[in-house]
Amino acid sequence: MKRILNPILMSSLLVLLGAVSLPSRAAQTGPPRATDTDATKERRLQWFREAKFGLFIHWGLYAVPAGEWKGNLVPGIGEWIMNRFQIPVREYEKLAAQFNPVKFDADAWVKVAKDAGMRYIVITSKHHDGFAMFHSKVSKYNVVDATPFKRDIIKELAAACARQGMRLGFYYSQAQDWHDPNGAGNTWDFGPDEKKDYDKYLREKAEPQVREILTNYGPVCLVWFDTPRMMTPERSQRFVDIVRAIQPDCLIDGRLGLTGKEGDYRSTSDNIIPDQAADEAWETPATINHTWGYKKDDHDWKRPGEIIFKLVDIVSKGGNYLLNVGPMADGVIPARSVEILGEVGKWLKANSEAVYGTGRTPFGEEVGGYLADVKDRNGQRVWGFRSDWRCTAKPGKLYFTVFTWPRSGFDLPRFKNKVKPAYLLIDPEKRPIPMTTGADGIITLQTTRPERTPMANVIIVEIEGDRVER
Ligand code: FHN
Repeated sequence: MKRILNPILMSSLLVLLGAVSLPSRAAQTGPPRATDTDATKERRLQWFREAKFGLFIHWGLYAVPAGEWKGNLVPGIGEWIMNRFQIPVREYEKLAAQFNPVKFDADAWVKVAKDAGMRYIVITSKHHDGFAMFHSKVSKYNVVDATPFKRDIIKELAAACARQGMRLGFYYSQAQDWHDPNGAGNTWDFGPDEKKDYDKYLREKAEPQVREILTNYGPVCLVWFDTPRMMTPERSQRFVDIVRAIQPDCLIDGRLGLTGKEGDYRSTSDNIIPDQAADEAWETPATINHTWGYKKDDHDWKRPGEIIFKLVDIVSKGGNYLLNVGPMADGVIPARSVEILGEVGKWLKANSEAVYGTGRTPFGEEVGGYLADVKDRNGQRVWGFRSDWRCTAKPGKLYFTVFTWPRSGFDLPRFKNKVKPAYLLIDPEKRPIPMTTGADGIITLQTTRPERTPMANVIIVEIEGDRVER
């Protein structure tokens, strides 16, 4: 990917051409822009649908206490420490004086993502604590003006992404801002949200800062809004207008507004992977341990095999996996998360054909199904989850990623297309796997013990015709 267009020049040019109105006018006094067509949206989504795997980075002042405040460990996620302990603004903001991540190396971070096989990075430009990790003219509460570090983190990361051909997106907490008297969420310093002048905060901080991140850091692949408290349709539309006016190709995630449909794709709840496949674009944001922001006592890491399963599970259902790391206050990404991502990357490098640019499963039965005659205590049907294999597809090719290698052979799901030879993706000679067809018509691949990649093997089954006929 080339990051060649300066967005300021680009938007000025479009303004001159009359193609867009000035962001400030569009956002403050202009009428809401018409929603764009499905084709425009699909075009914008194209890279996202192909990318599949992204790195989420939660980094901010909360990395300094690292989950501990005055000797007490925060229960739950680390970046919520200010809220959980109701730390007054005047106390919390002193953390800025301690934020000096001298080991921060933007190129090394991008390399971690690349080595993991990730195709985009999303970093917190401002989380709920209200602290901007970029040089903002809107509020002095930012990494350049308020810390001894004085370096613009976002600028350095954007430059490193440009150098290494990595797409970059920004998380921006549009609704919650515990530092601003009128932002949502800080009731301990500023009283109930209903009594605040919320639009003043939106107009004077959130909207101008979103303009800044879209104007000053090159192409932005997406803006990741979050926790849309009090985000009425009109308020959400103002953000849509800003994004579309400044960077029309930039995606908006699914947490801008209250319906979840204001953006370009659906965001699932944290760490939630839907049971079944969907055709719409979607993404699961997920933790690699349990916290988003760094917490010194959270060592419960997901294993590489677990992450590979989740990645393929998500991709087979048509989604993207946005997996998080929480760098420490010195600027270093915890070593264990880097190792885990490296393992995932090794597998992905060997099996990339089964992941990038693939379509969702043409089957569906492999993910499980509702158990017959079983209800939970609320009388709801119970989902029986299956995890032996997942399938992704390209025209004429099916990729079966097998997690539990069958001793007695791998039964293909039923479909009508003629099957051409099947072989292991990692086999450079593409030696055909012997197949038998049973009396019931089921084709079994006689998989003996082939040389295998650890954690999961991909069998490619070539078929006649572009699409599976069932
Ligand atoms: O409150 C945030 C949380 O801190 C974190 O940023 C996650 C990431 O998806 N989003 C919110 C909770 O869903």
